Amino acid sequence: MPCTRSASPALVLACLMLAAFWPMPRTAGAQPAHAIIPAPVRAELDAGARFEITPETTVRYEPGNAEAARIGVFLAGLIGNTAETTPAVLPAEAEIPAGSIVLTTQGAAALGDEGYTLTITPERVTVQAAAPAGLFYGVQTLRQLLPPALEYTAAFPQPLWVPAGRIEDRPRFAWRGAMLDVARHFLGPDDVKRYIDLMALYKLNRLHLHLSDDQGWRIEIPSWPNLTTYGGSTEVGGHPGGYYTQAAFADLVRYARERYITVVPEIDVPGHINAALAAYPELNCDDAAPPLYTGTEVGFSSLCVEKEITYRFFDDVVRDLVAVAEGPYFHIGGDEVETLSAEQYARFIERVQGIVAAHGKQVVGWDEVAETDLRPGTLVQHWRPDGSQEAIAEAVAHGARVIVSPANRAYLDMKYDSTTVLGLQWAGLVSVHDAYTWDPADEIDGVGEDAIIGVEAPLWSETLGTRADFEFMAFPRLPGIAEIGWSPPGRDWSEYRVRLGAHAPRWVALGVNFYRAPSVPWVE
Ligand code: TNX
Repeated sequence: MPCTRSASPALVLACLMLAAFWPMPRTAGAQPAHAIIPAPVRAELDAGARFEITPETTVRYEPGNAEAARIGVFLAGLIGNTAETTPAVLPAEAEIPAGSIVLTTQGAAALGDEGYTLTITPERVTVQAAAPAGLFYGVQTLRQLLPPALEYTAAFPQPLWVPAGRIEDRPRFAWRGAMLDVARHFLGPDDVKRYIDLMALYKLNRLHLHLSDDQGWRIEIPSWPNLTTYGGSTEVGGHPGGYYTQAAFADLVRYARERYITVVPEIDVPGHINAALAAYPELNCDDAAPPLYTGTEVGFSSLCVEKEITYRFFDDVVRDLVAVAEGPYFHIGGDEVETLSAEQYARFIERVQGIVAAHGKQVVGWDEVAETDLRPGTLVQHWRPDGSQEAIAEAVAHGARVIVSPANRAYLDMKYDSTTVLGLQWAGLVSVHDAYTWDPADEIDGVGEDAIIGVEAPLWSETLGTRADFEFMAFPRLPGIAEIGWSPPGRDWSEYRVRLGAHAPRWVALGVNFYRAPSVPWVE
């Protein structure tokens, strides 16, 4: 950790110089005015004036607004990492003293539930938002204007300031998602929390957890305990697996909620289900349990759609899972089923939709479900670049909405280039440039912006065993997907790559294992 309190005097000097020149990247490109990702809707910054954080700086929240107070504590804690003192967090009085950072829900109503304005003068910083989520996002923007040393948990104290200016911002899409496949390789709760923290920095707001697959069942279902004790005992490669207890899962959901992220649980049915079939023989048409599976083939397993117990099983799973997953969505998977007829598949999907609806949740499914009769309001997750665009457009005509996750752009498990050791390449190589230069509204014929609820970047884990592996594939592509989800359309790669390069010191401070793609001018 080069810029921590234990650094040598020479290193400290180097760190201070780095901070003084940040965020000016060394390599010239189209020079951006700032390095904020996702780019705000409107940003005017004045290099000639600044707000300085001093030992007198306080964070002020609207009196009585507990969420604003909590966000204030988060901001003060960040500043305290690097400043001489941690700012006090106090209710805003009638006369707000100079030197305050103010969080208020008075004003900015026109910017919606997630929008905010950030006004910085030499006297004070004001974040205004109609709702707490907007305050949280305004604080993330302020965080990105502060030097990366802020991200060290115990940095050598240094002067902190932000340029004066005004930012007005709101997201383009409501659904800005990331998915973790914790089934092929299990990722423990602390690693998931870490991913949630990184998502929050980029204003992502949906964490889709792929909780079951052929190789493992990862969420405790008290009414069917063998799902985890046996079905969750291993993973790809035959290493020990793991699972979230109900309490651990509820804790993850809370941790995400505190960062304005909704957890979307996925139980993939009727296929990708070998772990459950291995755990309970009665779920198999022939009552014979297959062995646990630790390979990476897909498409070979299916629930026995003709048996009533299958639907009792699914109903129990949904009930026990929604008891700890408080969000409005339930993802039923529905992808890559190769052992059922189209009729069997369609009847199954139609029936399980009813079960999810009976538990009061909105159905999400991979794009294969568009070939069946969907309830209005269902969310179809587009993933196959060559999948049936007509079926998706048809589902939209019947009231579905679309999450856009094209594998050849948004799949973080695709290799960056031919030298990438981790990852797959069935959808092609996906460079940092490719992951950034596309638009959700141009992806699917007949599906325009109105039908699109947002974007999501899935991270499948057949080849990823550790947190470092997951991070290497997500960074630096995930911030690009976040920008596609948040910022107005129109992508300029030559400008973006400079902004992206300025995030390297922040990731170094956070200890993120990112890929230094040669196409990006990384700031050292
Ligand atoms: C396709 S995307 C799958 C997953 C694999 C992924 C690997 C989808 C709905 N199904 O089962 O893990 O490709 O990229």
